[in-house]
Amino acid sequence: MRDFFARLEQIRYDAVGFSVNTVNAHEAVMLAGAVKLSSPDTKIIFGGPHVTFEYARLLADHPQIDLAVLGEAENSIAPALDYLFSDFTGDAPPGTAHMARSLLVKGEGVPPPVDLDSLGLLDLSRVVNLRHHRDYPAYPLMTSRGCPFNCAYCASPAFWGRTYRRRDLESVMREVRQAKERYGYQVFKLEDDTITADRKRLMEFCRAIKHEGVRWVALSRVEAIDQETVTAMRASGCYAVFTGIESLDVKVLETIHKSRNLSAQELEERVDLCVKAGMRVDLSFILGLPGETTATAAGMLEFCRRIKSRYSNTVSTTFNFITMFPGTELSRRASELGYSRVSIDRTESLIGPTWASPTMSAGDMWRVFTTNLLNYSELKYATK
Ligand code: B12
Ligand code: SF4
Repeated sequence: MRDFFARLEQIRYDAVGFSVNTVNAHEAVMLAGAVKLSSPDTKIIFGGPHVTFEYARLLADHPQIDLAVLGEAENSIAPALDYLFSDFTGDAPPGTAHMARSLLVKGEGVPPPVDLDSLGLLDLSRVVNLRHHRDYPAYPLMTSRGCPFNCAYCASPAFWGRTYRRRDLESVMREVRQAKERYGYQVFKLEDDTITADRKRLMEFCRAIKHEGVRWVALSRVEAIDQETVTAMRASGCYAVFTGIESLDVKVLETIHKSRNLSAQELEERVDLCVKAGMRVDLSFILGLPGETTATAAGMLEFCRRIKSRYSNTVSTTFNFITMFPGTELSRRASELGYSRVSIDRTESLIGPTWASPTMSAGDMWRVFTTNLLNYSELKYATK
């Protein structure tokens, strides 16, 4: 941080941009205030998923933010900068918002979606703390944007509009080669919302990346995991898969639009497939979804206990507390569904429950969370 402010003193940037999600919003606002104090002429631009839905509140409450950029920015950043540096002359471009004499001004419409294949490859040579990034062993690779699904707790449907835009795989492989040759990366973390959404393309991706001789890890819906996909993924270098189970209760899954035709037994079989192929698996659950109770959560604990008793080192199980990220269906319906905020922290910080549901209190969630942690040590903790 000291380096950043020393640099700011030295360079006097015309503008500083902050990429803001809900969890880091508070820090971004504080840091932006500090930048303004130390360099009052530097313009502050906020963008990212949190800003896309919360721009009005952010701009009204934090005068240090000069401009908010909403949604994808590649097509809107240049007109946004022209507008900002002309002291807001003319109409606000689509996808921008700012305050003018205490009134919110927002550009009409939205910028056209970005043509992913027209974008150049990531140029990490411009990343200031590259050495630190090199210490992070996985290169973040994104082969698509968006997701065709509609999970009620997820920001993706509102942010990307349920479109699933795929990059040309040749360009993806050029990026893989560049990351290997120019920056020395051997491990790739696929940041696609769900790369397994298009099975045919997944298989093509596996065939292509196999030639690169690298290792990779990805997020996937559990439905996409079967013998054929696991074999292809493993053979092409995939060593771990992260999948959101969220709940085992049919009604809960229906409410959050994540129904699947898989029993708990079949889920376990899919985990078995991955582990037997030599892959690590991370299973993620959410505590406090609509209709989840301590009784249904006890089913999750039992499921995890069974799996962990077979695969203590290769499968991890993560329990997350329910969050209400802006733009999500759950955040829109929170009061209708009877949720109440149990923390003054508005960042959905995930270090503890921030919401209680009518069927699960914050204490209930803590007990299940702790039990899952303790299940894997010698200590056992009862869930009542
Ligand atoms: C990679 C990733 C991570 C990585 C971050 C790695 C890194 N150094 O960036 C890790 C694993 C650390 C991570 C962690 C978390 N993440 Co995350 N993550 C993602 C993911 C999958 C991809 C991000 C990405 O690169 N997107 C691609 C680019 C093109 O999109 P983008 O980042 O939105 O940027 C575009 C616009 O937003 C805008 N923009 C963004 N920043 C800026 C800045 C300026 C100045 C401008 C003008 C424009 C602009 O322009 C960009 C180009 O079009 C997204 C999902 C997604 N598909 O986006 C979730 C996502 C961002 N994560 C999310 C969440 C919830 C989390 C966690 C809270 C999860 C958790 N359980 O802990 C933590 C929070 C960590 C923290 N303290 O901030 C949510 C955020 C929702 C919200 N309202 O905040 C997302 C959207 C997932 C989702 N669908 O719900 N995450
Ligand atoms: S949780 Fe995953 S599958 Fe569901 S909408 Fe979000 S990105 Fe898509």
